Amino acid sequence: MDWQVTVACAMIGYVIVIILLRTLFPEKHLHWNDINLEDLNFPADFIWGVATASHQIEGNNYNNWTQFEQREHKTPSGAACDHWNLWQEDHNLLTELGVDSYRFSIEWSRIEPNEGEWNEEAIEVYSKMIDSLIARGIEPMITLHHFSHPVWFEEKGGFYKTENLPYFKAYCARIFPYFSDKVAKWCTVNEPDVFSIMGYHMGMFPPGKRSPIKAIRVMKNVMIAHGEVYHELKRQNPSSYIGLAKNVTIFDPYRRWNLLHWLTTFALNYIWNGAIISALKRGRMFGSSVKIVKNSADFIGLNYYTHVLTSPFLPQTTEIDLPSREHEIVTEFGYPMYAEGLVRATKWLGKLNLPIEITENGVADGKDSLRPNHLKRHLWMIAELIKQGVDIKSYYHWSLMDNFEWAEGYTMRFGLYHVDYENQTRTLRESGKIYQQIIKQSKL
Ligand code: IFM
Repeated sequence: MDWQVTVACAMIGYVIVIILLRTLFPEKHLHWNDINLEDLNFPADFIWGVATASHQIEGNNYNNWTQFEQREHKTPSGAACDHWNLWQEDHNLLTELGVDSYRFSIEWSRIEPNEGEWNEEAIEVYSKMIDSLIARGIEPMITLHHFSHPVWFEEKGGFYKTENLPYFKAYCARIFPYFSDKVAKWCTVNEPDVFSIMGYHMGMFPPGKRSPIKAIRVMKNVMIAHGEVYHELKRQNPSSYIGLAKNVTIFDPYRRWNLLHWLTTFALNYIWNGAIISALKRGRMFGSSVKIVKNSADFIGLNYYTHVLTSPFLPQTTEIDLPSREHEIVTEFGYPMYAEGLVRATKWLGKLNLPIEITENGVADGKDSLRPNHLKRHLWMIAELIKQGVDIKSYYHWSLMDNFEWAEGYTMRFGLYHVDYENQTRTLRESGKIYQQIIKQSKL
Protein backbone atom coordinates (compact mmCIF):
# COMPACT_ATOMS: atom_id res chain seq x y z
CA MET A 1 0.00 0.00 0.00
CA ASP A 2 1.51 3.32 -0.92
CA TRP A 3 1.31 6.25 1.51
CA GLN A 4 -1.62 7.96 -0.27
CA VAL A 5 -3.81 4.92 0.36
CA THR A 6 -2.68 4.77 4.00
CA VAL A 7 -3.53 8.44 4.52
CA ALA A 8 -6.91 8.03 2.78
CA CYS A 9 -7.77 4.99 4.97
CA ALA A 10 -6.73 6.88 8.13
CA MET A 11 -8.90 9.82 7.16
CA ILE A 12 -11.90 7.64 6.40
CA GLY A 13 -11.34 5.83 9.72
CA TYR A 14 -11.18 9.15 11.55
CA VAL A 15 -14.42 10.36 9.96
CA ILE A 16 -16.18 7.08 10.83
CA VAL A 17 -15.02 7.31 14.45
CA ILE A 18 -16.23 10.92 14.73
CA ILE A 19 -19.60 10.10 13.13
CA LEU A 20 -20.01 7.22 15.57
CA LEU A 21 -19.11 9.41 18.56
CA ARG A 22 -21.47 12.17 17.44
CA THR A 23 -24.29 9.65 17.00
CA LEU A 24 -23.70 7.73 20.21
CA PHE A 25 -23.18 10.81 22.38
CA PRO A 26 -25.50 13.55 21.15
CA GLU A 27 -25.53 16.96 22.78
CA LYS A 28 -29.20 17.74 23.22
CA HIS A 29 -30.41 21.30 22.62
CA LEU A 30 -34.08 22.24 22.75
CA HIS A 31 -35.86 25.06 20.93
CA TRP A 32 -36.96 26.80 24.09
CA ASN A 33 -39.05 29.39 22.24
CA ASP A 34 -41.35 26.61 21.06
CA ILE A 35 -41.92 25.27 24.57
CA ASN A 36 -44.66 26.42 26.90
CA LEU A 37 -42.77 26.87 30.16
CA GLU A 38 -45.95 27.59 32.06
CA ASP A 39 -47.03 24.01 31.51
CA LEU A 40 -45.52 22.46 34.62
CA ASN A 41 -47.06 19.33 36.08
CA PHE A 42 -45.59 17.70 39.12
CA PRO A 43 -46.80 14.74 41.17
CA ALA A 44 -48.80 15.69 44.26
CA ASP A 45 -46.11 14.33 46.57
CA PHE A 46 -43.24 16.19 44.88
CA ILE A 47 -41.08 17.96 47.46
CA TRP A 48 -40.29 21.64 46.96
CA GLY A 49 -37.31 23.06 48.75
CA VAL A 50 -34.47 25.52 48.95
CA ALA A 51 -30.89 24.95 50.05
CA THR A 52 -28.10 26.80 51.87
CA ALA A 53 -24.83 25.89 53.63
CA SER A 54 -23.51 26.94 57.03
CA HIS A 55 -20.35 28.80 56.06
CA GLN A 56 -22.16 30.64 53.29
CA ILE A 57 -24.85 32.13 55.50
CA GLU A 58 -24.14 31.86 59.23
CA GLY A 59 -21.36 34.42 59.58
CA ASN A 60 -18.34 34.64 61.88
CA ASN A 61 -17.28 31.02 61.63
CA TYR A 62 -13.74 29.94 62.30
CA ASN A 63 -12.84 27.06 60.00
CA ASN A 64 -10.62 25.98 57.09
CA TRP A 65 -12.32 28.59 54.91
CA THR A 66 -11.81 31.58 57.22
CA GLN A 67 -8.19 30.51 57.57
CA PHE A 68 -7.82 30.28 53.77
CA GLU A 69 -9.56 33.63 53.24
CA GLN A 70 -7.01 35.28 55.54
CA ARG A 71 -3.95 33.46 54.24
CA GLU A 72 -4.76 34.02 50.56
CA HIS A 73 -6.09 37.56 51.04
CA LYS A 74 -9.50 36.54 49.70
CA THR A 75 -12.77 38.33 50.39
CA PRO A 76 -13.52 37.53 54.04
CA SER A 77 -16.79 35.70 54.57
CA GLY A 78 -17.21 37.89 57.68
CA ALA A 79 -20.77 38.23 58.90
CA ALA A 80 -22.19 36.60 55.72
CA CYS A 81 -26.01 36.69 56.11
CA ASP A 82 -25.70 36.73 59.91
CA HIS A 83 -27.99 33.73 59.84
CA TRP A 84 -26.60 32.51 63.17
CA ASN A 85 -28.46 35.44 64.76
CA LEU A 86 -31.24 35.88 62.21
CA TRP A 87 -32.27 32.27 61.62
CA GLN A 88 -35.79 32.77 62.97
CA GLU A 89 -36.41 35.58 60.49
CA ASP A 90 -34.92 33.41 57.76
CA HIS A 91 -37.28 30.60 58.65
CA ASN A 92 -40.09 33.10 58.06
CA LEU A 93 -38.78 33.39 54.49
CA LEU A 94 -39.12 29.65 54.06
CA THR A 95 -42.70 29.82 55.24
CA GLU A 96 -43.35 32.75 52.93
CA LEU A 97 -42.04 30.75 49.96
CA GLY A 98 -44.19 27.78 50.93
CA VAL A 99 -41.45 25.15 50.67
CA ASP A 100 -41.93 21.62 52.01
CA SER A 101 -38.31 21.08 52.89
CA TYR A 102 -35.12 22.99 53.67
CA ARG A 103 -31.62 21.67 53.03
CA PHE A 104 -28.95 23.26 55.22
CA SER A 105 -25.66 22.18 56.73
CA ILE A 106 -24.44 22.07 60.28
CA GLU A 107 -21.01 23.49 60.90
CA TRP A 108 -18.51 20.99 62.31
CA SER A 109 -16.20 23.82 63.41
CA ARG A 110 -18.94 25.25 65.67
CA ILE A 111 -19.76 21.90 67.20
CA GLU A 112 -16.21 20.62 67.69
CA PRO A 113 -14.08 23.79 67.61
CA ASN A 114 -11.13 21.93 69.12
CA GLU A 115 -10.45 18.23 68.82
CA GLY A 116 -12.70 16.35 71.25
CA GLU A 117 -14.25 19.56 72.65
CA TRP A 118 -18.01 19.64 72.12
CA ASN A 119 -19.92 22.90 72.06
CA GLU A 120 -23.32 22.07 73.57
CA GLU A 121 -24.58 25.62 72.94
CA ALA A 122 -24.07 25.27 69.20
CA ILE A 123 -25.81 21.89 69.25
CA GLU A 124 -28.68 23.54 71.10
CA VAL A 125 -29.01 26.25 68.44
CA TYR A 126 -29.18 23.67 65.65
CA SER A 127 -31.71 21.75 67.70
CA LYS A 128 -33.88 24.83 67.97
CA MET A 129 -33.56 25.42 64.23
CA ILE A 130 -34.77 21.90 63.55
CA ASP A 131 -37.69 22.27 65.97
CA SER A 132 -38.66 25.55 64.36
CA LEU A 133 -38.69 23.96 60.90
CA ILE A 134 -40.75 21.01 62.06
CA ALA A 135 -43.22 23.32 63.80
CA ARG A 136 -43.65 25.13 60.48
CA GLY A 137 -44.27 21.86 58.63
CA ILE A 138 -40.94 22.14 56.81
CA GLU A 139 -38.88 18.98 56.63
CA PRO A 140 -35.17 19.47 57.35
CA MET A 141 -32.52 17.84 55.19
CA ILE A 142 -29.12 18.14 56.85
CA THR A 143 -25.72 18.12 55.18
CA LEU A 144 -22.89 17.04 57.47
CA HIS A 145 -20.00 18.41 55.44
CA HIS A 146 -20.47 21.27 53.00
CA PHE A 147 -16.88 22.32 52.16
CA SER A 148 -16.02 23.63 55.64
CA HIS A 149 -14.47 21.92 58.66
CA PRO A 150 -12.52 22.84 61.80
CA VAL A 151 -9.04 24.31 61.55
CA TRP A 152 -7.61 21.54 63.77
CA PHE A 153 -8.83 18.94 61.25
CA GLU A 154 -7.38 20.94 58.34
CA GLU A 155 -4.05 21.24 60.17
CA LYS A 156 -3.85 17.48 60.55
CA GLY A 157 -4.10 17.26 56.74
CA GLY A 158 -7.90 17.08 56.40
CA PHE A 159 -9.29 14.53 53.97
CA TYR A 160 -5.92 14.26 52.23
CA LYS A 161 -4.73 11.91 54.95
CA THR A 162 -6.53 8.59 55.10
CA GLU A 163 -5.72 8.30 58.81
CA ASN A 164 -7.87 11.43 59.45
CA LEU A 165 -11.11 9.87 58.19
CA PRO A 166 -12.05 8.52 61.65
CA TYR A 167 -12.28 12.11 62.95
CA PHE A 168 -15.09 12.90 60.55
CA LYS A 169 -16.82 9.61 61.29
CA ALA A 170 -16.53 10.21 65.05
CA TYR A 171 -17.97 13.71 64.69
CA CYS A 172 -20.94 12.45 62.64
CA ALA A 173 -21.53 9.52 64.99
CA ARG A 174 -21.56 11.87 67.96
CA ILE A 175 -23.82 14.54 66.50
CA PHE A 176 -26.34 12.23 64.82
CA PRO A 177 -28.17 11.03 67.98
CA TYR A 178 -29.06 14.62 68.90
CA PHE A 179 -31.12 15.01 65.74
CA SER A 180 -31.84 11.64 64.17
CA ASP A 181 -35.19 11.15 65.85
CA LYS A 182 -36.41 14.42 64.30
CA VAL A 183 -34.52 14.50 61.01
CA ALA A 184 -34.85 11.67 58.51
CA LYS A 185 -32.99 13.09 55.50
CA TRP A 186 -29.21 13.41 55.54
CA CYS A 187 -26.49 14.26 53.05
CA THR A 188 -23.15 13.07 54.35
CA VAL A 189 -20.99 15.24 52.08
CA ASN A 190 -21.61 17.94 49.52
CA GLU A 191 -19.97 17.70 46.10
CA PRO A 192 -16.90 15.52 46.76
CA ASP A 193 -15.90 16.35 43.16
CA VAL A 194 -15.94 20.16 43.59
CA PHE A 195 -14.39 19.98 47.06
CA SER A 196 -11.39 17.92 45.93
CA ILE A 197 -10.80 19.42 42.50
CA MET A 198 -11.20 23.06 43.54
CA GLY A 199 -9.12 22.58 46.69
CA TYR A 200 -6.37 20.28 45.46
CA HIS A 201 -6.17 20.74 41.69
CA MET A 202 -7.44 24.24 40.86
CA GLY A 203 -6.16 25.75 44.12
CA MET A 204 -9.22 27.95 44.52
CA PHE A 205 -10.61 26.36 47.66
CA PRO A 206 -8.63 25.53 50.80
CA PRO A 207 -6.00 24.27 51.10
CA GLY A 208 -5.15 25.87 47.71
CA LYS A 209 -3.09 22.99 46.29
CA ARG A 210 -2.51 22.42 42.58
CA SER A 211 -2.00 18.74 42.01
CA PRO A 212 -4.38 16.44 40.11
CA ILE A 213 -2.91 13.42 41.89
CA LYS A 214 -3.74 14.95 45.27
CA ALA A 215 -7.23 15.87 44.07
CA ILE A 216 -7.94 12.27 43.06
CA ARG A 217 -6.68 10.99 46.40
CA VAL A 218 -8.91 13.45 48.29
CA MET A 219 -11.96 12.57 46.20
CA LYS A 220 -11.40 8.92 46.98
CA ASN A 221 -10.94 9.62 50.68
CA VAL A 222 -14.07 11.78 50.86
CA MET A 223 -16.02 8.95 49.25
CA ILE A 224 -14.59 6.45 51.74
CA ALA A 225 -15.52 8.86 54.55
CA HIS A 226 -19.03 9.05 53.09
CA GLY A 227 -19.26 5.23 53.03
CA GLU A 228 -18.07 4.90 56.62
CA VAL A 229 -20.44 7.58 57.88
CA TYR A 230 -23.35 6.08 55.94
CA HIS A 231 -22.92 2.67 57.57
CA GLU A 232 -22.42 4.16 61.02
CA LEU A 233 -25.55 6.32 60.82
CA LYS A 234 -27.63 3.49 59.40
CA ARG A 235 -26.44 1.31 62.28
CA GLN A 236 -27.62 3.98 64.70
CA ASN A 237 -30.94 4.56 62.95
CA PRO A 238 -31.85 2.16 60.13
CA SER A 239 -34.88 4.20 59.12
CA SER A 240 -32.83 7.30 58.23
CA TYR A 241 -32.67 8.28 54.58
CA ILE A 242 -29.03 9.00 53.79
CA GLY A 243 -27.20 9.97 50.63
CA LEU A 244 -24.77 12.55 49.33
CA ALA A 245 -25.01 15.57 47.05
CA LYS A 246 -23.19 14.90 43.78
CA ASN A 247 -22.42 17.78 41.48
CA VAL A 248 -22.96 16.46 37.97
CA THR A 249 -21.20 18.72 35.51
CA ILE A 250 -21.44 17.43 31.99
CA PHE A 251 -18.34 17.71 29.82
CA ASP A 252 -19.01 18.00 26.10
CA PRO A 253 -16.39 18.32 23.34
CA TYR A 254 -16.01 21.93 22.27
CA ARG A 255 -15.37 20.90 18.66
CA ARG A 256 -17.46 17.85 17.92
CA TRP A 257 -15.22 16.86 14.99
CA ASN A 258 -12.00 16.94 17.02
CA LEU A 259 -10.97 13.58 18.47
CA LEU A 260 -8.72 15.24 21.06
CA HIS A 261 -11.72 17.17 22.38
CA TRP A 262 -13.65 13.90 22.64
CA LEU A 263 -10.82 12.19 24.48
CA THR A 264 -10.54 15.06 26.98
CA THR A 265 -14.30 14.90 27.42
CA PHE A 266 -14.24 11.19 28.25
CA ALA A 267 -11.40 11.65 30.72
CA LEU A 268 -13.09 14.55 32.51
CA ASN A 269 -16.50 12.89 32.59
CA TYR A 270 -14.90 9.87 34.22
CA ILE A 271 -12.86 11.85 36.76
CA TRP A 272 -15.71 14.18 37.72
CA ASN A 273 -18.76 11.94 37.40
CA GLY A 274 -18.01 8.36 36.45
CA ALA A 275 -15.57 7.64 39.26
CA ILE A 276 -18.07 8.55 41.97
CA ILE A 277 -20.90 6.63 40.30
CA SER A 278 -18.59 3.64 39.96
CA ALA A 279 -17.61 3.88 43.65
CA LEU A 280 -21.28 3.80 44.70
CA LYS A 281 -22.28 1.09 42.24
CA ARG A 282 -19.26 -1.21 42.15
CA GLY A 283 -17.08 -0.18 45.07
CA ARG A 284 -14.29 0.74 42.68
CA MET A 285 -12.79 4.12 41.93
CA PHE A 286 -9.73 5.14 39.89
CA GLY A 287 -8.76 1.50 39.48
CA SER A 288 -8.76 0.60 43.18
CA SER A 289 -11.22 -0.88 45.63
CA VAL A 290 -13.41 1.36 47.82
CA LYS A 291 -15.63 -1.49 49.01
CA ILE A 292 -17.22 0.46 51.85
CA VAL A 293 -18.72 2.89 49.33
CA LYS A 294 -20.61 0.23 47.36
CA ASN A 295 -24.37 0.56 47.96
CA SER A 296 -23.82 3.24 50.59
CA ALA A 297 -26.75 5.49 49.69
CA ASP A 298 -30.54 5.47 50.00
CA PHE A 299 -30.81 8.30 47.49
CA ILE A 300 -28.51 10.23 45.24
CA GLY A 301 -28.53 14.00 45.49
CA LEU A 302 -28.02 15.85 42.23
CA ASN A 303 -26.53 19.33 42.21
CA TYR A 304 -26.94 20.45 38.63
CA TYR A 305 -25.68 23.71 37.12
CA THR A 306 -24.23 23.39 33.60
CA HIS A 307 -22.18 21.63 30.96
CA VAL A 308 -18.58 22.52 30.17
CA LEU A 309 -17.32 22.59 26.59
CA THR A 310 -14.03 20.81 26.68
CA SER A 311 -10.74 20.88 24.85
CA PRO A 312 -7.25 19.84 25.97
CA PHE A 313 -6.67 23.54 26.69
CA LEU A 314 -9.45 23.90 29.25
CA PRO A 315 -8.69 26.83 31.61
CA GLN A 316 -7.30 25.77 34.97
CA THR A 317 -9.12 28.48 36.87
CA THR A 318 -12.76 29.55 37.17
CA GLU A 319 -11.74 33.18 36.63
CA ILE A 320 -11.76 32.67 32.85
CA ASP A 321 -15.09 32.53 31.03
CA LEU A 322 -15.81 29.10 29.69
CA PRO A 323 -16.73 28.60 26.04
CA SER A 324 -20.41 28.20 25.16
CA ARG A 325 -22.49 27.41 22.08
CA GLU A 326 -23.55 30.45 20.06
CA HIS A 327 -27.24 30.26 20.99
CA GLU A 328 -26.66 29.58 24.68
CA ILE A 329 -27.37 32.13 27.39
CA VAL A 330 -24.25 32.70 29.50
CA THR A 331 -24.80 33.17 33.22
CA GLU A 332 -22.88 35.57 35.48
CA PHE A 333 -20.59 32.76 36.61
CA GLY A 334 -19.45 32.49 32.98
CA TYR A 335 -21.00 29.13 32.22
CA PRO A 336 -24.00 28.49 29.97
CA MET A 337 -27.60 27.88 30.96
CA TYR A 338 -28.16 24.29 29.86
CA ALA A 339 -31.27 22.73 31.37
CA GLU A 340 -31.13 19.98 28.72
CA GLY A 341 -28.16 18.53 30.62
CA LEU A 342 -30.56 17.25 33.26
CA VAL A 343 -31.45 14.45 30.85
CA ARG A 344 -27.92 13.05 30.80
CA ALA A 345 -27.24 13.89 34.44
CA THR A 346 -30.25 11.87 35.61
CA LYS A 347 -29.47 9.08 33.13
CA TRP A 348 -25.98 8.67 34.56
CA LEU A 349 -27.25 8.75 38.12
CA GLY A 350 -30.01 6.36 37.06
CA LYS A 351 -27.31 3.65 36.89
CA LEU A 352 -27.48 3.61 40.67
CA ASN A 353 -31.18 2.67 40.76
CA LEU A 354 -31.77 5.11 43.58
CA PRO A 355 -34.34 7.85 44.02
CA ILE A 356 -32.94 11.18 42.84
CA GLU A 357 -33.25 14.28 44.98
CA ILE A 358 -32.28 17.49 43.13
CA THR A 359 -30.35 18.87 46.07
CA GLU A 360 -29.22 22.03 44.22
CA ASN A 361 -29.96 24.00 41.09
CA GLY A 362 -29.87 27.73 40.55
CA VAL A 363 -28.06 30.61 38.92
CA ALA A 364 -25.87 33.58 39.84
CA ASP A 365 -27.91 36.53 38.63
CA GLY A 366 -27.71 39.75 40.65
CA LYS A 367 -30.20 41.54 38.40
CA ASP A 368 -32.67 38.65 38.44
CA SER A 369 -32.95 38.92 34.67
CA LEU A 370 -32.09 35.27 33.93
CA ARG A 371 -33.36 33.47 37.01
CA PRO A 372 -37.08 33.37 36.07
CA ASN A 373 -36.26 31.69 32.76
CA HIS A 374 -33.56 29.52 34.31
CA LEU A 375 -35.95 28.30 36.98
CA LYS A 376 -38.76 27.54 34.56
CA ARG A 377 -36.55 25.75 32.03
CA HIS A 378 -35.06 23.51 34.67
CA LEU A 379 -38.42 22.78 36.28
CA TRP A 380 -39.96 22.07 32.88
CA MET A 381 -37.13 19.62 32.15
CA ILE A 382 -37.59 17.92 35.52
CA ALA A 383 -41.35 17.62 34.98
CA GLU A 384 -40.65 16.03 31.57
CA LEU A 385 -38.22 13.54 33.07
CA ILE A 386 -40.68 12.58 35.78
CA LYS A 387 -43.32 12.05 33.07
CA GLN A 388 -40.87 9.72 31.33
CA GLY A 389 -40.51 7.68 34.51
CA VAL A 390 -37.34 9.10 36.07
CA ASP A 391 -37.62 8.80 39.84
CA ILE A 392 -37.04 12.44 40.89
CA LYS A 393 -38.51 13.14 44.31
CA SER A 394 -37.64 16.73 45.04
CA TYR A 395 -36.17 20.04 43.91
CA TYR A 396 -34.11 22.28 46.21
CA HIS A 397 -33.39 25.65 44.69
CA TRP A 398 -29.93 27.06 45.31
CA SER A 399 -30.30 29.29 47.12
CA LEU A 400 -32.81 30.69 49.59
CA MET A 401 -30.92 33.99 49.67
CA ASP A 402 -27.73 35.59 48.34
CA ASN A 403 -24.72 34.39 50.29
CA PHE A 404 -20.97 33.94 50.45
CA GLU A 405 -20.04 32.24 47.17
CA TRP A 406 -16.68 30.72 48.18
CA ALA A 407 -13.82 31.78 45.85
CA GLU A 408 -16.12 34.38 44.27
CA GLY A 409 -16.84 36.06 47.60
CA TYR A 410 -20.02 38.16 47.48
CA THR A 411 -19.93 38.90 43.75
CA MET A 412 -22.22 36.04 42.76
CA ARG A 413 -25.82 36.29 43.91
CA PHE A 414 -27.77 33.05 43.83
CA GLY A 415 -30.69 34.02 46.06
CA LEU A 416 -34.43 33.91 45.58
CA TYR A 417 -34.13 36.67 48.18
CA HIS A 418 -31.79 39.59 47.60
CA VAL A 419 -29.61 40.31 50.63
CA ASP A 420 -28.44 43.82 51.44
CA TYR A 421 -25.26 43.02 53.39
CA GLU A 422 -25.11 46.52 54.87
CA ASN A 423 -28.25 46.10 56.91
CA GLN A 424 -29.10 42.40 56.46
CA THR A 425 -32.39 43.13 54.74
CA ARG A 426 -33.82 40.31 52.63
CA THR A 427 -36.09 41.14 49.68
CA LEU A 428 -38.00 38.60 47.67
CA ARG A 429 -36.98 38.78 44.01
CA GLU A 430 -39.38 38.39 41.08
CA SER A 431 -37.97 34.89 40.54
CA GLY A 432 -38.73 34.14 44.20
CA LYS A 433 -42.32 35.15 43.61
CA ILE A 434 -42.42 32.87 40.56
CA TYR A 435 -41.09 29.94 42.60
CA GLN A 436 -43.60 30.72 45.35
CA GLN A 437 -46.38 30.67 42.73
CA ILE A 438 -45.18 27.41 41.16
CA ILE A 439 -45.17 25.73 44.55
CA LYS A 440 -48.64 27.05 45.35
CA GLN A 441 -49.98 26.01 41.97
CA SER A 442 -48.59 22.51 42.22
CA LYS A 443 -50.37 21.98 45.51
CA LEU A 444 -53.79 22.91 44.14
O1 IFM B 1 -22.69 27.91 46.34
C1 IFM B 1 -22.40 26.69 45.80
C2 IFM B 1 -22.69 25.57 46.78
O2 IFM B 1 -22.02 25.74 47.98
C3 IFM B 1 -22.27 24.24 46.20
N1 IFM B 1 -22.85 24.05 44.92
C4 IFM B 1 -22.76 25.11 43.94
C5 IFM B 1 -23.21 26.42 44.57
C6 IFM B 1 -23.15 27.55 43.54
O3 IFM B 1 -21.89 27.69 43.00
